[in-house]
Amino acid sequence: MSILEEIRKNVFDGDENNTVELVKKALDEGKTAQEILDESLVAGLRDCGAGFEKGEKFIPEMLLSSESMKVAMVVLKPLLLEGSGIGGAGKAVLATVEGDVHDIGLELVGTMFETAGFEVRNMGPDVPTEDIVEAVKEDKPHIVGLSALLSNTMDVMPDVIEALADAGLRDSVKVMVGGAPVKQDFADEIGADGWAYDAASAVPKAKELRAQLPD
Ligand code: B12
Repeated sequence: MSILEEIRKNVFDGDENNTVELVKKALDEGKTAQEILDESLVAGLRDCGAGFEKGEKFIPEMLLSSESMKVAMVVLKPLLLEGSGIGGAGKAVLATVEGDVHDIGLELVGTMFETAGFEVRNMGPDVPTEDIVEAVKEDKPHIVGLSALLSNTMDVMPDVIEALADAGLRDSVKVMVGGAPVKQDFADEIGADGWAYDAASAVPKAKELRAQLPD
């Protein structure tokens, strides 16, 4: 088994300590932070989700897998951020919508945005709509990124867009949506400005949307 496969298995098994040790070893062996992230951490969590769907994994185990990913990110994040000029590309406010506690994908989007030079306020998971509106009022970001991992919390996204419009903020900000169940057609349907499949493809989309706003 290659070291990347070994890390993937340890994330799947939810073994925090081994995951971190193996991540450090992989870096020593010359693997890049991005490779480890994509091929081991995200893949391991995806396997875990598939196990949950088949009834082979349960919530406490999903939690252990997500914790393993999070501790590994403590090692990888500084490497991913190396050389990025934070703030030059614009400002972003990110949140997972109310009722949804999934925040790993959102964290990754935040890290990739920072790598690309965005100044990011990551509000974390389960954020009430009115708090998102308040943050947009305060920070005046170019981009608002909304995440949802549950089919029922996706439906909070149009409420956030409506609340931004009601507060007179909709024209000053570009709204991006994402998360595993969220697709381009849903984004179009709810009047979001952009969607991206993953954190890597969210960056060019955010830059494209940022360019449509005045300085
Ligand atoms: C880890 C996990 C958990 C952890 C979350 C820990 C945490 N701090 O995040 C815990 C154990 C708490 C959990 C709880 C639950 N979970 Co859960 N969970 C997962 C799991 C295994 C992995 C999610 C993850 O982190 N993926 C890795 C990241 C990197 O991927 P991602 O989140 O998709 O993000 C990427 C893209 O989507 C995109 N993206 C994400 N956000 C955004 C935002 C923007 C703006 C953009 C552009 C892009 C973008 O970029 C990201 C990076 O590339 C998934 C399985 C899966 N396949 O997704 C199930 C899953 C999401 N969970 C599920 C369920 C059902 C639940 C529970 C309801 C279970 C229960 N019965 O209680 C609860 C929900 C509690 C709640 N109210 O939110 C289902 C959802 C089904 C559905 N469609 O509704 C899934 C799909 C599992 C399954 N196959 O059934 N879960």
